[in-house]
Amino acid sequence: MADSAYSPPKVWKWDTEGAGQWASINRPISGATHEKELPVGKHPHQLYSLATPNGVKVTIMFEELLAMGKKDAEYDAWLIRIMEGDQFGSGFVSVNPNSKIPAMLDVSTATPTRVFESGAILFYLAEKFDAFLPTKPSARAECMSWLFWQMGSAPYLGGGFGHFYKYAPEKFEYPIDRFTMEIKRQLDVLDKNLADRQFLCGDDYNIADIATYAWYGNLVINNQYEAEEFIEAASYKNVVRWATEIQARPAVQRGRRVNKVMGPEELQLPERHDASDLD
Ligand SMILES: N[C@@H](CCC(=O)N[C@@H](CS)C(=O)NCC(=O)O)C(=O)O
Repeated sequence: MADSAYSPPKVWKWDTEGAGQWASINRPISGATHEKELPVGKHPHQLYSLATPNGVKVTIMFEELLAMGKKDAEYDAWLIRIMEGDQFGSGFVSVNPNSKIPAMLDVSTATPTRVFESGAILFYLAEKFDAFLPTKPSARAECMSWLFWQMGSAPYLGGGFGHFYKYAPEKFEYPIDRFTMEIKRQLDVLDKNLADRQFLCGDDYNIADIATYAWYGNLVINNQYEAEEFIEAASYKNVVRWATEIQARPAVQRGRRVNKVMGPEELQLPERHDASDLD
């Protein structure tokens, strides 16, 4: 069923006037658009982010590490306003050449270590602090399999389903159908896996749960994209049970608020530089 009679020209041209709320930041080229240094605070880890699902994975991880007593996991969380193009500043691009949040600098290493891609940041911190990552090879393989599953699957949810169901300037049946089919299949994969497991990899909560909760948990229990009814979120009972349990963790509650600039004002915290900022 065609939504329009569009036929692509021989060579694609960038429509700088493009429609939709992402048009102002979407570009077909990479690199910095302006000079801007990044601020650096007093803690070992400098996080440049925003409380989107990819962003909260990392702030939840930091709060979990701090909650288990890893004092060296202290961090400064600086706000990157992606709708205003902060991700194209020269300082940000030097930490993440891909211009996406989250990006992190570990300034406690001999020379600062940059890490970008939320999955890579979770893995870096898990290895550094020996936490939320199984050590036995087979258990670690299961954890990395689910972590990579999440990293590969979520773009269908955010960039595909979320974009066309919620953000696109018009509702088009073809992409909404295609991506709804795919994310319902993904939810079914998770639901079946969680039927006889408390967490994604078994009895222990790890970085795969943190990453996956931020996307699929948010979708089914927090009505992300206002799609709860459309996708019959409640029917994925095991995913709902698992996400509800994770969301009840105090560190998850704290991490969700860091770099948050939307929603109820009392839950917002644009920047975090001290544990007491969240108290
Ligand atoms: N695969 C990346 C995706 C990061 C990503 O897409 N970040 C979005 C926000 S959730 C962003 O920064 N968008 C800004 C832009 O596209 O210019 C990760 O997991 O870190």
